Amino acid sequence: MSYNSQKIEKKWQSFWNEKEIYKVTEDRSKPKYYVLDMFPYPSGAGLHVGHPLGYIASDIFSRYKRLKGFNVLHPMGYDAFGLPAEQYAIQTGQHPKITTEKNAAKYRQQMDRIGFSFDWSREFKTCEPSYYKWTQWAFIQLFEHYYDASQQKAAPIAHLVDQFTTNGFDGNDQTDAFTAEEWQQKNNKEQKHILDNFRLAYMAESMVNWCPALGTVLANDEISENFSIRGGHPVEQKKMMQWSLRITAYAERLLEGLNRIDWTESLKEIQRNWIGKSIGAEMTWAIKGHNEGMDIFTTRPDTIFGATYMVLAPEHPLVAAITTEDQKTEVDAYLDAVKSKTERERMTNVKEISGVFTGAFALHPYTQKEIPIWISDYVLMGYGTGAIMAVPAHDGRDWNFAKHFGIPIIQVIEGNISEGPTEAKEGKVINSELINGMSVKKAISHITEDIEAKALGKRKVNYRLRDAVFGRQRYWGEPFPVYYRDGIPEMLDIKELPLELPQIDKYLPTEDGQPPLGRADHWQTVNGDPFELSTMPGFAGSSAYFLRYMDPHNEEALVAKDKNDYWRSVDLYVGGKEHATGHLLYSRFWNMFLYDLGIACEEEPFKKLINQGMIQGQSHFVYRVKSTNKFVSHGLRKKFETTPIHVDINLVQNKELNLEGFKAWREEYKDATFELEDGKYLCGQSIEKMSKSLFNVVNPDDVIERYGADTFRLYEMFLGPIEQAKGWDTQGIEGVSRFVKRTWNLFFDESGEPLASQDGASEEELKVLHKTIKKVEEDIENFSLNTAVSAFMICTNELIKLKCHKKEILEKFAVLLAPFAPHVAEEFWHAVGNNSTVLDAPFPKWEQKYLVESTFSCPVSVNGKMKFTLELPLNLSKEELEKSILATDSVKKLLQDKTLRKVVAVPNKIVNLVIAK
Ligand code: ANZ
Repeated sequence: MSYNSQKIEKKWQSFWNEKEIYKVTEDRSKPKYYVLDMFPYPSGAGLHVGHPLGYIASDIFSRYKRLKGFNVLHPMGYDAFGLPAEQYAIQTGQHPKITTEKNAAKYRQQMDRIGFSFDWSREFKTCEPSYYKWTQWAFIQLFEHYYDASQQKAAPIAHLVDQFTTNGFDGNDQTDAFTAEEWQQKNNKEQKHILDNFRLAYMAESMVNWCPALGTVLANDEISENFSIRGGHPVEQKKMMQWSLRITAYAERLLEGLNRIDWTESLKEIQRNWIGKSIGAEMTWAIKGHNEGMDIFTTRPDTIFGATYMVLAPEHPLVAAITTEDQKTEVDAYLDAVKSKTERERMTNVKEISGVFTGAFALHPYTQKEIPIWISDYVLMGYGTGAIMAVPAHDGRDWNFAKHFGIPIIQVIEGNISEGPTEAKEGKVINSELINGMSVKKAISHITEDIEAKALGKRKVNYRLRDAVFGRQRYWGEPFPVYYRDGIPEMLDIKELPLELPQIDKYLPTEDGQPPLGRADHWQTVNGDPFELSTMPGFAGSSAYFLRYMDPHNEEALVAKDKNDYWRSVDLYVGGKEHATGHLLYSRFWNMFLYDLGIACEEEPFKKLINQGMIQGQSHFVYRVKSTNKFVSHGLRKKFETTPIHVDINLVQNKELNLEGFKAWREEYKDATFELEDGKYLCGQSIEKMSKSLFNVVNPDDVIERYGADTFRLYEMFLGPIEQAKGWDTQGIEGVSRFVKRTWNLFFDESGEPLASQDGASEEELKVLHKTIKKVEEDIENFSLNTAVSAFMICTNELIKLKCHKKEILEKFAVLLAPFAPHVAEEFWHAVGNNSTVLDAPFPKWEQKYLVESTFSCPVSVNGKMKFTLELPLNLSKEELEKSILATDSVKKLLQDKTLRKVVAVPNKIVNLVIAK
């Protein structure tokens, strides 16, 4: 019997299922290891060959860890709420639950064929009430807690109420000071309103990214350049009452935690930039003729003597108060013009310089000089204080602004500013009174102290990170466990969870612009208090799913303490880089909060993280001559005016187009004519994103049908380093397929009988095996899975050369191969006489003694001239070396009609033959 992938893959998949070999429990006799994939959103298109790349890598690692004696948790499920299913529901009227379940079933079928070691008994979808009950529960906890800065952790809001009742409050950026008596005199609504400034989940009016086409707000990481990432619809700014999560309270811990986890530097850097910590000073500048001062934030207090103008963000409340009568018309026109721009647009569009003078002046805190106050959209309301002192000599944007409006520039740091500002934090300070002559670093600390001493301001740390807008005006998401009484939000009792999504007639906003849940009948408590109408965003369901897998069926808790204590956190997380600022930040925050509550025992949820690169598609093109139905072959395309058109990759083999197939593909091509090269129509190629619209999608089912899952898995790994982007090339799979067949022939003869013999292995065979064990082990540990596949190929070739069919060697080789090609490995393992699964075998140990080189490559020279080399055993004596050399065929042939004068043999080095000329 020759290798039949379909047959053996089905056989072993049912064997694994029946024996439930992937089901794990908290086995305390073994060390645990938790491997997680970012769970997929089940889209209608199913998986293409790019999707399983990460899953295969993590599956290899899981199986490897199991062979190494670990108790491995390797779960899978679905991130099932989201826009595509809802958009589809809007178009077709079909409930998104039905679409989601259908798609998930298709994903499951596709994943099953690949032979993953998932423990499917732990599967869940985030849209299931039994799961989202815990998302709702976590939301209630966030609402019931605040961030206690003195302890640097979350604490119950009741503690804060106690403090207010006994001590009052000293005031901060958001909340004015009050005494204990004042607190007690406030009514319920007033008190709740103040507490909203502290809760980790709170409702507040804020500027949001509003997407009219999707009818919902979007988070910053859900938009790109003012368009929604899903669907590409325009996004505008709008003020709305919204649920938000106070992730900013955790900014410092989110930053600091990065130092303790094994993620790539580039990913950590993305998170650091997103959090954006800045240390500087906040100070108040007096405004001429006004009682109120102007608060500014600066990271460069050392440049204060170089400030030649001030800027307010257009939305700043002072704008209305200080604009003079003369300037009012101009200011109003300006405010009107900048209204539609989003923050991002304002941040990225640095070329367009705009602004307007308010007519008012600030007084320099050191010199008392009058400094004009301008308004410009390059200052953002949401960062710092929404106002700055501008130092054109040492800041690029200030420089451009000052040049544009003819504002003076005063240099305060040594250096050449004839061409532009010097922005680096280096050099000596000049023109600056008390800090003259100091280095920038020294000057910053000196003037900050002076500012504090003179009560002009104080040291301040700012973060660029914003609180996360948590409400979406959509149907297909988790309902908030919230109802309103007298307009005040109240949380449902935990006993009433889950609050299930209601049925509605259409998945659209109501006629009066309410979110879709406004259509539900009796969407209210038994007392008639209305429920919240918005739903939670996509990232809600993925923020704690890694904890739920530890204990997926628990009805009493998100995760039981003992299970969490055993599985702790994810040891290896594999997924795409696109989640760097969304999911990976939100879930770290969510987990830190649960850590503060004592629910999660590890502060960081993902110890090690690997981002798999994308597999790109290989697209093919035909070249249509403009305004005709004539197509010219790739090499001829420049002779005509042509347009390249994507063609279905199934119509192309080795670049050659199947002409009849092409004509039949589309009605418009049925009369196509072709101009060929050497009798063939050759297509152009390029590597692009794999996408239905580019006709370059390869479905794993087709590949598996033809080559088998083992070959598919090996090939995906063989394509290149896991983190890199790489193009799919169906031709390339042939080599891997041949490798699997050749390996098969080591284990079975032509009639399908096992070949394994009990004979003892030779030194050479042991060397091949142990070299491979060492290499494969090191490669897996380093996630260099492509080179591990090469090592297997070399091993098979060498064993074939040695005609090795010995159980002693083959059995271990089967175990090595098991993480990568589990089905054939299981077949091989059984063929050498085992009955249990190969996954219960120990991972073989390599031994140094077999790796010592036993031969050397001996150069053979004739009269001092090197002729060839011979592979000879090491450590031969002079005589033995001489004897062996003379006995070889090549030397005999060389000496046929010559007279040998002398042999100079240097052991382990070289042999020189001296012959008569
Ligand atoms: C004076 C100055 C002089 C500044 C100088 C920079 C260089 P990061 O590091 O990003 O925190 N700034 C403060 N608030 C702003 C806002 N709401 N919108 C736009 N710009 C704002 O940057 C802090 C610096 O950005 C601050 O320091 C301030 O300009 C500006 F040679 O103050 B600086």
